[in-house]
Amino acid sequence: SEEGNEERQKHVNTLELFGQTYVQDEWTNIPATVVDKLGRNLHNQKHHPLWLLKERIKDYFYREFIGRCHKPLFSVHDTILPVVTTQQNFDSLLVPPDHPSRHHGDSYYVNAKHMLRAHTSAHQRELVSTGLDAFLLIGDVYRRDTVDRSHFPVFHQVEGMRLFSSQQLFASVTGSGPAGLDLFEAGTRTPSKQESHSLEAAHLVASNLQHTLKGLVHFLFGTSVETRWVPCTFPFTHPSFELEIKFDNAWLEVLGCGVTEQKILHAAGAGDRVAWAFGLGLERLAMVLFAIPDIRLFWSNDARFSEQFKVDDIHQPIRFKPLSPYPPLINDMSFWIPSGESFDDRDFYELVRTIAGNMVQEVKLIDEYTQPGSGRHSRCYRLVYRHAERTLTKAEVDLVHRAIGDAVETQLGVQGRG
Ligand code: FA5
Ligand code: MG
Repeated sequence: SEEGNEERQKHVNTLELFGQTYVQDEWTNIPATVVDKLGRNLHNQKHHPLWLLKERIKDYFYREFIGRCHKPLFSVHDTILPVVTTQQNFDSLLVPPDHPSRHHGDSYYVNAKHMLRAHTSAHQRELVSTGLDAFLLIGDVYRRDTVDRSHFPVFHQVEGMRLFSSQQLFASVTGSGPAGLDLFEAGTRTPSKQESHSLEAAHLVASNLQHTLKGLVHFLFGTSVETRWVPCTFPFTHPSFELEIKFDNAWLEVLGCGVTEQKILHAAGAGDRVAWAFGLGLERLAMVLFAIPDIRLFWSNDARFSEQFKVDDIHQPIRFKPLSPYPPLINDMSFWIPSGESFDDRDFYELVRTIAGNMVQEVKLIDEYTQPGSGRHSRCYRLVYRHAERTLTKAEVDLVHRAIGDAVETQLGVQGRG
């Protein structure tokens, strides 16, 4: 019947997430492999390495910062659902309408209005609006990205934010509260401060931020770890920095942070305060801290992985003993992209993940060629097949590789080169 058709139609075009129904539209781009990860909440599974690291970070903040009545200064929020509006993820943070991070290809959209948060900063505004002065927010975040040992479409962040009244900020320097010092002035924006901030306020907030985060890194890694601050930019903080740590003789970025844009505090009803904020990637830190070689392992159900993190004391040092390394199988794939067509690598990466699941460790673009005259463009990718938990057979890899080859032709409109 017509009614039945309509019913079915309605069913096909909606997406049910956390008991909420969303109408799909031309922005919808969440594959089933990502939907599967919703609600896993690795950071809330007792003894999971991400949970363990979260507990260590909470412990640092609980020990170092005591608020009124001997209560912890920072409240902890780790059950906030990852479906947010684009308003939360971008607009509330002053991300301009034409900012590259809004590109459809960068994020997972439920529809034009809703998305899976691309960072935990998406909740800053709402938490400040509820009157919180200091909080940690831990959650799963989602980004369309490359395929390698350190990238996965889902990872976890810890957001931290701390607000200061004039009294609180200046008490630390004068010992007696504001002595003719002001948080605000009608000034100009310079590389080290916002237009509405006094130089003293900007300096004090930034140094409190850096002191807090360096303390955290020393708490986690010991005081001998080498660190450095790298200036950077975010639409929601100024000045902004990234903290890098020296690991295996290379600098590794572990977090972004800065002095919160005053407009954000103002919009959240806290315009009389100044604040800092940071966002830290849990996987990246956990990989270094526990010597976990592959980001896919965090999703493992293999007891040989999870057993290694079952410790009574969260501070007990852990060094992951890799499961025996399984041999990689390497297969290349090349195809023609019709001239005039655009091609987004990440569409290919996602297709590979969808079809090959956990069998692929890495996808690398190894060659590109544009045919003179026709303008046809060819790309060659190297697919490294290697499961983190078992040996793959050549037969099963060939099967999957062929399925990917077929799918790129039917779904991405390219032409295989055989
Ligand atoms: C942000 O997400 C900002 N929201 C951070 C921030 C918060 C800045 C508050 C200022 C104030 P960024 O995209 O650089 O920034 O990510 C922050 C951290 O998340 C990185 O330093 C890294 O540790 C981690 N991260 C980012 N992308 C990935 C990824 N694809 N895989 C694993 N970890 C990642
Ligand atoms: Mg960054």
